[in-house]
Amino acid sequence: MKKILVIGAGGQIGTELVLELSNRFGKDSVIASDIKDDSPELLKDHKYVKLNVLDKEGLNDLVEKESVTDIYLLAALLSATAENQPKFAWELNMDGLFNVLDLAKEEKIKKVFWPSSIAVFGPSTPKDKTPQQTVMEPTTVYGISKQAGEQWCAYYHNKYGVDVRSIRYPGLISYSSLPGGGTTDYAVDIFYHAKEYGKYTSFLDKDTALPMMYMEDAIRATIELMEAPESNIKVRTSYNLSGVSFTPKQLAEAIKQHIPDFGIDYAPDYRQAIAASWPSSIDDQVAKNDWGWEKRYDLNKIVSVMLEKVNPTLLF
Ligand code: AKB
Repeated sequence: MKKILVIGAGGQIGTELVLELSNRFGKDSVIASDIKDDSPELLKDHKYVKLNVLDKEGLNDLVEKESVTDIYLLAALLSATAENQPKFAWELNMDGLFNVLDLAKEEKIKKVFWPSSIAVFGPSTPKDKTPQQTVMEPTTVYGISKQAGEQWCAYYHNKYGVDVRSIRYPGLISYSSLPGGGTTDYAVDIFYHAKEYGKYTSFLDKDTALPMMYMEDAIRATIELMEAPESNIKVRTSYNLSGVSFTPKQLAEAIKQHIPDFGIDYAPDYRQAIAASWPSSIDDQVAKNDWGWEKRYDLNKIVSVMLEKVNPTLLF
């Protein structure tokens, strides 16, 4: 029987992933875990276990006790936060991954999902329609950890036969839970400010285009990748995935279609340099060919849903 452990279930992706995995496989098949004492409000009816992914013994015990088969490892420091705590970011992002990969190597679990990011690319990478395989010279701590992690995933697959699968997530846009510490977070914050105050100050410059994706697409992609036949998975580093690409100015213009008086100004901070080092759009043909990936949400659809659904009390 499938038994899924989601590590980092309190985060932006983790919360929604637990909900969707429970829909698909049944609540009894999913365990949510995070470092916090209490489960997120949205998961209060789900099984929740407090877990620090750096506690290898605690993780092993939980996996054995619950007969876990699949792990989705989402605990990590994101790009902006990691710049402020480089050593800890490296430790969490890498040792957490090793703890989970080792469980698969020892055949205590069957499958691992580990998220990579567009942050694996750097200033020397071709910016538009960035290919699956290309120059990768990341300049952020987060990007370096993701690039190294990708290589370790491929190594564990090639050397020990570990079935580990991965996606290079773009910035993710969702309304159920807030993002924490990323460079792409402006594209979520803006909706809360638009609804509550009718204006927003962007920490990225107006013409900085970044790859983004609506959360429903990202969750569907994640589960489709994990459920695809093993023989279809040809990339064991991580798959490029594309949703939409837009600049803060283009996003503000799309919001103005719904809130004509919406105002935006720009006060770029240290996150601008991170964004400037990343691609503006991604080529995901390989994911399309290998496991049939197709996005469903374009910018207008994302803006309509977000403005309808965001609840400003979550942020303010
Ligand atoms: C971040 O901004 O750090 C993340 C990412 C693109 O991986 N959203």
